[in-house]
Amino acid sequence: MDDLDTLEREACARIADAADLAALEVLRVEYLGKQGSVSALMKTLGAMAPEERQAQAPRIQSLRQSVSVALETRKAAMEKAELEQRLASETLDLTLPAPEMPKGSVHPVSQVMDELAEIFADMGFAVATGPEIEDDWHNFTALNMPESHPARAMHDTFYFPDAAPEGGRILLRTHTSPVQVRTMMSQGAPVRIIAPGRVYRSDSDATHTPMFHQVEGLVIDRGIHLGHLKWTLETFLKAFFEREDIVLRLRPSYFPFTEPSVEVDVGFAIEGGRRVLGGSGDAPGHGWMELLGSGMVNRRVIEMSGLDPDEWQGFAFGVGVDRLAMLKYGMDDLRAFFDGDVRWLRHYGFSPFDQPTLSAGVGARA
Ligand code: 2U9
Repeated sequence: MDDLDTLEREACARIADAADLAALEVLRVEYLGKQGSVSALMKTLGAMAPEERQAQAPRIQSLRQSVSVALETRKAAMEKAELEQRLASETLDLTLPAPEMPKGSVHPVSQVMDELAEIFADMGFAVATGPEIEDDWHNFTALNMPESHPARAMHDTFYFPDAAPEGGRILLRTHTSPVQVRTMMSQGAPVRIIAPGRVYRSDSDATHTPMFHQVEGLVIDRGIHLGHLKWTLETFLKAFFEREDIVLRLRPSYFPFTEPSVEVDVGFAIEGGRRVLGGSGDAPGHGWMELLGSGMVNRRVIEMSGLDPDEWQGFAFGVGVDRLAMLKYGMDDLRAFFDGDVRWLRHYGFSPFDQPTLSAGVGARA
């Protein structure tokens, strides 16, 4: 047996005896590392005469190969044994509850807007949106509220210091009506849309916030009359409040953009100290609650939007989304809607999976 055989046997025996991965690494360095004994033998090949090198090279390479294979085999065996030991000692309890994921909720305003879109889609209305930063013309003039019209006082809003190139002053829209004006101007007639969104007025107390939400509706077509308006609002309110006994009372009113204009009241009863919508407001112990504003679109508004009022007529309505949410889901302070208090949202918010549908009922379960 020559020195190479001895070296190979000794290396393989020491590798087989190595206690752990660290000891194995020490042996790898000792034999195959840059300064290792097998590496040193490889280097001697370079100094040999060609014939000698030819004779010695296969033996030295085979030695290097055996040591390398022995190291790899031992390492794999050690790692396998370690894994088996871990699997045998560690247990996984699949019955433990999963850690709770933080969960958001849908704000009641968003929920009600989704419900409104669903109900009106069923009646053939599309949802229209537009800018919250408006110009004077689209927000006021086109809606029959020219400069210095007294109705502008009720719509006191936030003006920007700069003027728009054509539409006069720039402001935060006071209603979503400019969206309907823009739709009529860009799409022409017929029109059947609702315009939900944020609106702004310079107002702040327990029942008014400087920003609130509205949904307005507009139908422009041939031969439209007040009967269409009444049917639409009745169908909408019955679907929204999920009650067939909703009764409407139309009261004459005034808005510059509609003529004639009607205020819409809904009958309610007092049950357990709370107002519950349903039944005629004239019944004993009942009352009427003002809910919506509406009317036939003023022919001057139709004209200013570029349509012929002798050919096209229409009705329009507007209602506060926040107020609808309060009435349906029982909140009593409007300001809490916009405080961003997560406890309020946890209480009044809705599951994102509870999408309103007409077939399942638009009323989400809180
Ligand atoms: C166009 C023409 C007419 C929209 C209308 C009302 C009546 C109304 C209020 C309800 C509660 C606003 O949120 S609120 O304070 N709205 O009373 N809105 S008619 O009339 C339009 C809209 C667009 C082109």
